[in-house]
Amino acid sequence: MRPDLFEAPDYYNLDELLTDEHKLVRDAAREWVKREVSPIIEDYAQKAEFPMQIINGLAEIGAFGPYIPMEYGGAGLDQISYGLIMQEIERGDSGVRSTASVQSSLVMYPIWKYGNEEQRQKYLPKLASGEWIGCFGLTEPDHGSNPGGMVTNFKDMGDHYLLNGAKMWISNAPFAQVAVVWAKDETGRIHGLIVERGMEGFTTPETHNKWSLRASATGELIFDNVKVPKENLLPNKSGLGAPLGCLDSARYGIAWGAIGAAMDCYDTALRYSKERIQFGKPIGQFQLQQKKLAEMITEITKAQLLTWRLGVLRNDGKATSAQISMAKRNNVDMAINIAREARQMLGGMGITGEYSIMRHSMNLESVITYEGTHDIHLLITGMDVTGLNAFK
Ligand code: TGC
Ligand code: FAD
Repeated sequence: MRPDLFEAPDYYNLDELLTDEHKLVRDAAREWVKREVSPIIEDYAQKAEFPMQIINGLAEIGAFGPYIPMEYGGAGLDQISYGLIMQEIERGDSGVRSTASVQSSLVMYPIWKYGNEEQRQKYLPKLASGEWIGCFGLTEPDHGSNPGGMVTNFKDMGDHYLLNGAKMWISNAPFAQVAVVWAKDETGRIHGLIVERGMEGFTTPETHNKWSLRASATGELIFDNVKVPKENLLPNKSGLGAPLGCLDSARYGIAWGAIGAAMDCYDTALRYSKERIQFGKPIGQFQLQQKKLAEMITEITKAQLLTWRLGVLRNDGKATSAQISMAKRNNVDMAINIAREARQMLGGMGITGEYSIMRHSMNLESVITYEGTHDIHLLITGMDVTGLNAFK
């Protein structure tokens, strides 16, 4: 892959909306991605392997629990800093951002919000430092968009719970030490359980042959009569709203992350359009290429404004789940369209690993599907504005 010459677009001077701390956090993440991710990520994506050596660096830039209080090892940052870190990481690769999203919003968040003090003390500092990696088991082979139908279940055996079932498409599963697993009790109520690698009957086979998110490890979680200690149940929230509450936080991070992927594709195509000569002039001089670039920067700028505003609402505790759905859906769609147009602007070079665009393009096929598909988020917005539920 070529040297990373990324220059972030800021067409509406959005930096003026950021505090010094936001810029400091973002610039540190940006430099780290240039130094540690860009030079290696194409190889790891080609090999379909997660680069384990970047775990410590992710912890150092605050990517594991950016908004978790410092007393538990988190970075204690606000929601805009969290978003900016996700933006920068996904500018490097969506799969790397996935690992950070899952660790922060789908593992640390439920332990922090729904766990007791012993669980917080036991797990959060090790997750924040990257000593332990976590995963989040909600999706099942027969229950993806409708997680409420899950069949994974546990029975109260007196001194422990007995867990049975299977989860599918789980990011980080093949190497995670800790899994936050959503399962039904004997009354059909959904609870979160912390399952640890090494518990008898718990296996995590890897999912192979992905054309997307190749630098992120995906796998299954299989529970065959797993004895889970009673102290591993998250006591402070149950019902489908518990896992969906974690998704709010992760979807918000993805909304920022998608901007990062889009910025990288735009910046690459812009640079290429000035360097590539056809018919005796740079291709950027042709109106059709300028149309593509003009539309890209317009869409990026709109997404930046939407997402910054969402961050302000989240900092004030006012963002609704439906507002988060709108940003996730809009921004991922924006990024996937920009990746596609940018790839065309590079002609044949666009399909190679010399440039990041094709990798972003393929990654975004997962991002537009996970954490609620494009159509599910459209239906959430539809339900919000009409008051009519298309899912029932
Ligand atoms: P519904 O009856 O509407 O709701 C059940 C309960 O949940 C509450 N609720 C929420 N709470 C917090 N945050 C949200 N976003 C919430 N949305 C709903 C709701 O108020 C209700 O509470 P209560 O107290 O009344 O019981 O549920 P439904 O079964 O009709 O389904 C609704 C639907 C389709 C919107 C939802 O299930 C959904 O979002 N489906 C998409 C599934 C999904 O996003 N899965 C993601 C799996 S994790 C993942 O993909 C990680 S990828 C990681 C990475 O690598 O980055
Ligand atoms: P389905 O739910 O079967 O949907 C198939 C199609 O039907 C979609 O187009 C969908 O939009 C459409 N559809 C479904 N219901 C409706 C409806 N009511 N109206 C209209 N259209 C509808 N899950 C986890 O729990 N943890 C993870 O860490 C995780 N990581 C993932 C990593 C990757 C790389 C991928 C690809 C997925 C991951 N997922 C994870 C799973 C992801 O959340 C699901 O794939 C997603 O929620 C969609 O579920 P599904 O694949 O079963 O599709």
